[in-house]
Amino acid sequence: MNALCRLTLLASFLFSGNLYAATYDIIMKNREFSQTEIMINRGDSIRFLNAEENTEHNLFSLSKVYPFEISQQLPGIDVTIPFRKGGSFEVECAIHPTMHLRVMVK
Ligand SMILES: [Cu+2]
Repeated sequence: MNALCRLTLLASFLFSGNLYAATYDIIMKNREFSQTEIMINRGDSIRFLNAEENTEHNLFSLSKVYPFEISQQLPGIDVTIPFRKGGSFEVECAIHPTMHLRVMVK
């Protein structure tokens, strides 16, 4: 392992808190999530991509551990959210109440 590689790994660990942090894609298309649940590790991130032609979304979580609201997310826009604590919670869309994604962070 050369110095640059070691430095990159160290920076990755310090930045994410997880040496093997990953980013997972959740696609929104036809007013649905590409999957209904996902299990990730602490330090991982989820990239929410709006792949609709003309539909915007407004994702949020009411979780006490991970409260967030992305607000207006236009077609073609992606938003990445890191998850640094363990827990299980729902991501919903304020515009489309049938959209539900269960996120489990180990
Ligand atoms: Cu929506």
